[in-house]
Order: sequence, then structure tokens, then C-alpha cells
Amino acid sequence: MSASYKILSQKDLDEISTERKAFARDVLIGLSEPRKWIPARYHYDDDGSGLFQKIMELPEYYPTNCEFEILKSKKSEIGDLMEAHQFNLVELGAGDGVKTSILLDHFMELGFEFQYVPIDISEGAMQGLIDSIQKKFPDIKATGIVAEYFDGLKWLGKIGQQKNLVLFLGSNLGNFSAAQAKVFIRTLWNTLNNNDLVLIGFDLKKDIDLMLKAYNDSQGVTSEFNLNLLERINNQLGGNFDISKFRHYATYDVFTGAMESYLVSLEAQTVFIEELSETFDFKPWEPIHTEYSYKYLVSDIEKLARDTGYTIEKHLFDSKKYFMDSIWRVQKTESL
Ligand code: AVJ
Repeated sequence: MSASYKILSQKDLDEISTERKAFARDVLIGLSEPRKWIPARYHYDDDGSGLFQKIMELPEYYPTNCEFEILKSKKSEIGDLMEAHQFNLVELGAGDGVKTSILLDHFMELGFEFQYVPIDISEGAMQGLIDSIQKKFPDIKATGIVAEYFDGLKWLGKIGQQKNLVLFLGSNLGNFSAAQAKVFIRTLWNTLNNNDLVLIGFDLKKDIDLMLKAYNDSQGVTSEFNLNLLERINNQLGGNFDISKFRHYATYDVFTGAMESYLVSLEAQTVFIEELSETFDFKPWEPIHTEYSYKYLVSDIEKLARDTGYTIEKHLFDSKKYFMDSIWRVQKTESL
């Protein structure tokens, strides 16, 4: 094997420490509040991203299977919308890109000249993605960006007047509250050009038992994924969480329409986090909130599009109507 190099610049090092500092700050804030919480985005260190890839292979985790079906059966409807055959195919929260490869394959067949720009917060996931893309599609031009969504959008805003199709698959938007989702989608609108397209995956409201099963899988992978947050605190911030003294708990809030995930302390305990020089007390059965996954009605989705300056091109459903990929067009005319 030939030697391989990795050169880290001061900028890379700054970024590593700012990401760790942001994590430390958010953990300090979240664990100091009377209702303890940790932002969901911290699930996705390299280990967590790997565990989420395992979740996507679970039979109970229907969103992935549904979106696969949609992309496979509706890919030509998506291709038909790309009148300009030169564009950037931008993907927010790309992960392993397995679903996206259906579209990459189709667009290659159609002879489109596009650049694939996956954006993901995990460098490990990005490395895996770029490797598999190069293997499957040696002719695709791809530029991977390791960044969180808003920083990724800043980059997108700088690339100028090119036509863009932005993918936001897998109900990643579901982690945002209605207010946060609106801000995010409008920020996306700001960075895009008139007539650009976005394709957003929404998990739809459905039978509650099906949703509960998807977030409480029989193999315990979702539990591992959630508990990995505490491992990450131990590894990156010098915490001394005993993982066996917490359990994963996921429930559906019928008022807000969100699946909610928690880590529940099984006994009275005190945890020390070196990086914060701070201890945190847990009462028996005290929860840490770790995630919202909002479920939508079609009417909620249409209102969100209207309120943020898009027109709806197409709603693409799976055969069971559990999930929807909705395609919107950026509208920047005087009529707004
Ligand atoms: C990656 C945010 C779409 O909310 O369904 C899966 C993450 N959490 N199982 C979701 C997740 C527990 C997932 N998203």
C-alpha cells in the first residue's frame, strides 16, 4: 500500500475545536436546565452516523423503505423536471447516499451534466459516501462538504447563478419544530436562485403503533443510537456516564405530532464531565430529551411551501402513503 497523507491546516484544527466547544456548550446548557435535553444533531458523530445507517436497514424503520420505493418508481417524474441539463445536485445531510444513488444513476442515464454536492456533518460518513460514489459512478463529478446545514448553505450561496436541485431526504427536516423548519426552509430560499428546485422528504402522520415500532426497534439499534450521545460525551468531553444506568425511551405526542426520544436515568446518580468541570445530578427516572421527529399532514406541507416562497411542483407518495417526497420551485417574482 502506498503512503497516504492527511494535512490538517490551522483552519481544520480551529473547526475541530469549535465543533467540540459548541458540543460542550450545548451539553452544559441542556443538562443544567430543569428539563434536561441535548440537541438531536449531536447524534451524528462518526459512530452515530454508522448506527443511523443500521437503523435505515431495519424492517421497522419504514421511512427509508418508503422513500426507496418513491425514488425508484418516480425517478423519471423527477428527471422530467430538470429542463436545464446542467445543474448542481446538492444534498443536505447526505449520510450514506444509498437512496440518492437511484437518482444519480437515472440522471447519468439521461446524460445530464450535473455536479453532485453532498453536505454532511460526519467526516466518516462523507468519506464512505465519496468512496462508494467513486466506485459506483466513476464519471460523476462530486464535491463533498463536511459541514452542518447552515454552513453548507453559506457555501451554496457563494456558487452563483447555477441551476440547483437541492435534496433534503429522509425526513431530516422532522428534527425541527414548525418554527425552526420555516426559518430553515426560508434560509434555503434566500441562498437559491429563482426557479431552483428542492425535493424534501416528509414523514406523514399515520397509525401510532407503526411509528412507535419504528423508534423502538426489536434489535435495539435505535436504543444504541440514542445512548451513543452519552458515549460521545464520555469520549469527547471526558464524561463518566455509566451507559447501563440509562434506557432509551421513545413516545408519540399526539398534540404536537412528534415522535420524541429520551434517555431515562434508571437510578439516582451523579455524572461528572471533565471538560465542563461540572457535575450533574439525576433523580431516579429523570429523562434527558434527545430528539423530536415531527410528522406532517399534506396540508401542513403545502402551507409551509406557500409561507416560505415556493410553489409546489409535485407530491410523490409511496404506495402506502406513509411518506412523501415533495418537490418545490423557488419563486422570486414581484408577485411575492
Ligand atoms: C435522521 C432525523 C430522519 O427522526 O426518524 C431515527 C433519526 N432517530 N430513529 C428520524 C432517527 C431515531 C431520523 N432522522
